[in-house]
Amino acid sequence: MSVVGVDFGTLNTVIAVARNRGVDVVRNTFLHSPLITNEVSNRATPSLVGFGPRARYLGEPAKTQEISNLKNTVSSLKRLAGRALKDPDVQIEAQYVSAALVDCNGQVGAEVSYQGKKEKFTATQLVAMFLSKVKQTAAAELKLPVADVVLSVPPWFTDIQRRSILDAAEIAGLKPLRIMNDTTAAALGYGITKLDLPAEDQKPRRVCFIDIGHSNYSASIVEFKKGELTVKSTAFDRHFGGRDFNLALVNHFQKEFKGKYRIDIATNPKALARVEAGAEKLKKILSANQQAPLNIESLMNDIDVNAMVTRQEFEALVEPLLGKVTGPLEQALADAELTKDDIDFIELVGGSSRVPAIKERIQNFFGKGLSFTLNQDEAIARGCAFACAILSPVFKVRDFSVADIVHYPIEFSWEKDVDIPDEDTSLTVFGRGNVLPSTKILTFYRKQPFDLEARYSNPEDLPGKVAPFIGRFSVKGVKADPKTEFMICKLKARVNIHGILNVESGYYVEDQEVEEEVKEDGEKKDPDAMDTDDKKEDGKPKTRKVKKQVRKGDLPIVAGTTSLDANTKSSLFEKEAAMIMEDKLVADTEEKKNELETFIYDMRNKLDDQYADFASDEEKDKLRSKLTESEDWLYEEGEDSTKAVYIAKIDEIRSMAGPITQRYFDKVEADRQALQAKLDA
Ligand code: ATP
Ligand code: K
Ligand code: MG
Repeated sequence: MSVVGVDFGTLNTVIAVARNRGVDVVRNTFLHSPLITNEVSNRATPSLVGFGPRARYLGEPAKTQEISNLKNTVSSLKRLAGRALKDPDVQIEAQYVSAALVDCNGQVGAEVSYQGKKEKFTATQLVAMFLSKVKQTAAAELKLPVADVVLSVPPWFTDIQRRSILDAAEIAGLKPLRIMNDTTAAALGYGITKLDLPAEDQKPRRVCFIDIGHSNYSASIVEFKKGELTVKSTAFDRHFGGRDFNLALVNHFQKEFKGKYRIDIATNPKALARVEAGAEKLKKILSANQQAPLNIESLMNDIDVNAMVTRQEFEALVEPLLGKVTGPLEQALADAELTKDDIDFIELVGGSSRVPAIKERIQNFFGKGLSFTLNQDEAIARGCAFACAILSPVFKVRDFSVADIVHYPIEFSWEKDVDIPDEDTSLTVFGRGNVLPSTKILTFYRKQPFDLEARYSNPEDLPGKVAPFIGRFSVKGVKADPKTEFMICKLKARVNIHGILNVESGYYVEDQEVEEEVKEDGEKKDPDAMDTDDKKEDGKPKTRKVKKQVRKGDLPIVAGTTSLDANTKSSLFEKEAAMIMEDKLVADTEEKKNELETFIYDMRNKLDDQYADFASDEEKDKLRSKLTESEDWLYEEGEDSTKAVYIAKIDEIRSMAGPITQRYFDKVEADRQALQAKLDA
């Protein structure tokens, strides 16, 4: 079983695997995490899902088909997960997604044409499709089954978004050991490989990790000591990334081309997509050069377009964006209650951290140099792979403790119990900045089953219009205790390692009097010292009666959260498995069809060449007409046949050519033996 980390990006997804480099498996210095390359040897796979008349296109093939298949290609997968169509954030997303976004029972989804039919898939299903591909890519490269993974998400993801990603991973047949925040993953990759972190009793090292990707920007301030990291704060801009820079360029070209070529690319989705691709390329060139060209042949109305942009012009175009760079940094410092001078290092990751003007703004803000000790494109995937290695039971690594934080306060509410008139009916249990993961025990005095609801306390802080609801938890098995009238119910509320809240278990306790040893003033309670002068006259230590809560039994909890229920999940898992089989069958069929085509071509060449002396004219004529007939069939009614039929066609030709090939091979063998005899003589 392998241990895999996935940086699930808006544009690109990067996969890393944790491996032990040497024999010393318990020292992290021996841990490394090479990247996994995909079927076309790329280290990043486009985060795209496309649909065709017969099969799906996942990752690279979706990118290849994108411009000619815009309506059936879905991007921004992770940003759609767990969200509603009417959410203003999703409306922003719709500008970037070429397929039609629709409502699927409350969650946003896409409507596409697949296998000749209109079909709707939820964002969770679309993410699952893409993660299926990630799983296949990793398994093909590792030649091992892949299940255990750690997946990254933006730190601003809420409970419902994280549950959607978790469900999607399970539908794809993965076992997510952790859903990890992007910047926290980068921080873990940093900490685990640095051998000079401060000791326990020293001042911690403070590093600001900044991730600027394709669509979003996060900054975390993290404290390091040997073997541990603590996230002190994370701030973000959900709508700041490379695509906004691309858009600024596209808008610029749209205006320029209107005047220069009298075309409006805004009216032509294909032209718009081609200009966007060109703008992205140009933007990257500008990171290393002072100017860059855009040349597109026959963009619209047979017109070729050419343009040139200087770095200075580009920076003027994106000035409004650059003005937003320092916002999250100020917020992160304020939340951590630190100043710029408290930050020892500033580490940049994410593709857009390569834009010189962005680097300059960050450097000016902190007034000190930036560090790039992490690979900008790989750091998050590697951090996830390390996290997976730490969590996986099959992998032995020295632990590195990761304390993240809760970003949105979570409160519980419940109905007032009539017998407790002054009881509060809600309580913020996990405040902003609360450590994550974290467990809290809630105590209720009740005489019958009751419900409580968890929700985010400040809906206005949540991304877009994410509903604050997290879950409803029904506590069963509660009844009045005859002695005290109430049952003392204890509920274990936990924000888990994924950043998801659950009431994980419940139990009830009783106040009981227990005998407890009395400690005398100033006396140290040292059990080893008991049989010396501590002994009382009767040889027994002094005791007293105290009230203690003793656990008496469990209380079943029935949870209603935004996760998919087990039945729905398993039926979606089966549906996904069936689509994988169909994709595979289509790919295999295509392969057999190509094999038949090549076989016909080869056989015809061989008849004129090495088989020429081993067939009569009559045999040759017969085989040639069989080949022509098969070829005609292949390009006409056989164009769209089945795998079995293509195999049968190959077999027919092979058996007709059988006597000829046999004679040829007999001759080859006879020659070989003759040569051997000569050598032996
Ligand atoms: P997100 O983290 O927002 O979900 P992501 O992880 O897919 O997205 P990254 O792979 O970190 O994003 O970065 C992709 C972005 O970085 C793209 O917008 C790309 O154009 C930009 N980018 C990559 N290389 C360069 C470069 N050399 N100069 C400027 N921008 C670049
Ligand atoms: K990425
Ligand atoms: Mg990213």
